[in-house]
Amino acid sequence: MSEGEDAGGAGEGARPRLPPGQAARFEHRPQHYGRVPVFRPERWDFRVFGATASLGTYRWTWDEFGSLPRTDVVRDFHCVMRFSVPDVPWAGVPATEIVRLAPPSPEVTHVMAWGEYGYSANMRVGDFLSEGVVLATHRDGARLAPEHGFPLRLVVPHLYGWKSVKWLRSVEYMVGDRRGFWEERGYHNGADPWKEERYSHQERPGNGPPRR
Ligand SMILES: Nc1nc2c(c(=O)[nH]1)N[C@H]1C(S)=C(S)[C@@H](COP(=O)(O)O)O[C@H]1N2
Ligand SMILES: [Mo]
Repeated sequence: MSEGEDAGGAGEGARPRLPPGQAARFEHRPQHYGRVPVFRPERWDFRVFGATASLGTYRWTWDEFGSLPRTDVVRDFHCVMRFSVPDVPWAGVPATEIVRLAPPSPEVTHVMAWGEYGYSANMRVGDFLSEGVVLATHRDGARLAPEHGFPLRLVVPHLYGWKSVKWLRSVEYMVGDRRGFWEERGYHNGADPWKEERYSHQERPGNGPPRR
């Protein structure tokens, strides 16, 4: 391989392969806060709640979730700890499919993704509906490993990795913005890696709700 290929073949003026301040790491070492939960299929469900158009809550058992339409996506994965994992192949249910089956009220502006033990991450509804956002059950053609979010994780590849909630259990539709777990603890509300939105002290008015 020649030296120039390291940049991913990006020509003069083209977008670089990785966002600023990121280095490639090919080994996907798990990164999370707290314990890895045990999966009990008979107790597991996935819910959509909050400001749905019907005001009702939607619920899928593990079996029901398994019959939803699926997609494959391959995306770079960017952790705020300055490493990126290139070309991660994910498979699962597109977020757009969840929103189609559980329509939000027209006032919904943001969603909160909830994992086991109350881990959470907020994002604009437009980010949730972005191309490539998937509720993933598989990575590299195999079921997710427990430490990577088995049985279900969110993947929001265009934002820093902490928005990609592992052990996903529900999505809350919100009519305003509210901070999730890391967004309350000093991380940027927006989390766009191409703008290096790493820390909340970089936020400008309008980037997010006040911190508690
Ligand atoms: N539930 C939960 N999801 C989480 C985290 C966490 O601590 N808890 N960490 C996030 C962070 S900071 C990153 S970079 C990615 C890492 O995903 P991976 O362990 O599969 O590489 O998971 C995200 N999802
Ligand atoms: Mo991360």
